[in-house]
Amino acid sequence: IDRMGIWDKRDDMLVHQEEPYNAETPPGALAAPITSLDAFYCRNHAPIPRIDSASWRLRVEGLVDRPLELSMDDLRRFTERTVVATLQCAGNRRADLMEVRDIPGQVPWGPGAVSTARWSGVSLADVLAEAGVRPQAAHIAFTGADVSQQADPPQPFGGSIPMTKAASGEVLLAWAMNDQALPAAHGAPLRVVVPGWIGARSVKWLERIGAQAEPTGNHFQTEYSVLPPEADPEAVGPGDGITLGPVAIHCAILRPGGNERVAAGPTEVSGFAFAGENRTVARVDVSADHGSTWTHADLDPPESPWTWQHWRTVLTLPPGETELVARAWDSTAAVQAESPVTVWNPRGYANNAAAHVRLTCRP
Ligand code: MTE
Ligand code: MO
Repeated sequence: IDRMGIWDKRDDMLVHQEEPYNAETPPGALAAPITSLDAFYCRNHAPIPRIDSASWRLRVEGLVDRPLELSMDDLRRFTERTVVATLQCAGNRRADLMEVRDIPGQVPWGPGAVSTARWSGVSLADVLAEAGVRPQAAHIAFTGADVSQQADPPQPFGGSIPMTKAASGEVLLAWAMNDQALPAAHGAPLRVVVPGWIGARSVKWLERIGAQAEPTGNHFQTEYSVLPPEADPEAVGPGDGITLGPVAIHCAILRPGGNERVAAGPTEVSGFAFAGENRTVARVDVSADHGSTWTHADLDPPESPWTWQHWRTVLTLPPGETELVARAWDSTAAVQAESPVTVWNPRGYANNAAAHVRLTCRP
């Protein structure tokens, strides 16, 4: 196995697959506002490509007046911008959906396919302005260098976002993560970062940007969609599902953990919540009595409009078995589904059901 780019990950990463490398952030590391590089989750559909950044070029083409071919030096001539943003995989917490009904052939992600970094690079909008995007271009497509066997025939990983999002200043073409050079595992020399959108649209090892009238036909654009529960994922066509973009309101309980030994009585309960796109976390409710009563948690201010927010509160836990439940509301008053049963779908995406932790308290 080629460990290139992943040798420097922590030993306690929860590794689902070695090749391609798929690993989630250990629970303890989710409590920090910014995730360290050695604990940031990794989601790959193909082996990590080796790219020589000196000969690498980014092509910008399609419905543009001036097609571009940019080297890293060319890109560094644009104004450098930094955005702190949370990335969350659409498959995060699929394991809870699999308990409802099996989802064959998919990674059984727990709650750690989410992390936050300080990303630096150029604004996609600045590069698109240089190329002169034509008015007919309603979508911006991204293509990576990694060729995935999961597509038939195999094809590079890709995805697209609408022009409205692409033109907003927060979408970056990033070469740095937490003020260090972007690691190979996270897309070096250059990756897209689409704040507030599912991780799959933040294409790594970027080679091509295409301005086009329609969303990309890339396999992974419609792979990341929510199908109706009765659909056969092998027999659906593009357009049969809800193609995912902005992240839905979501939260997790970090402490106490399910296997933690806790004494009955007043106990700090903490976690994080994340509202995607241009929504904010409005409130987090926590209950230790199956939702008869709810306590409103204290929310930390977000690092930026594009990040998770950590929260904490104190609940009085009874001796014996207890179940903690947390649910977040966003600024449109959308709330998390009560149970994964409600949101089960054949490919196991976008599980944003309320967070549950079962524990036994000492008297
Ligand atoms: N880009 C390429 N080229 N290949 C990939 O497999 N995986 C996507 C996205 N970009 C992927 C990609 C998915 S599904 C997610 S969730 C994020 O990258 C994960 O980013 P990370 O590995 O840096 O955490
Ligand atoms: Mo993902």
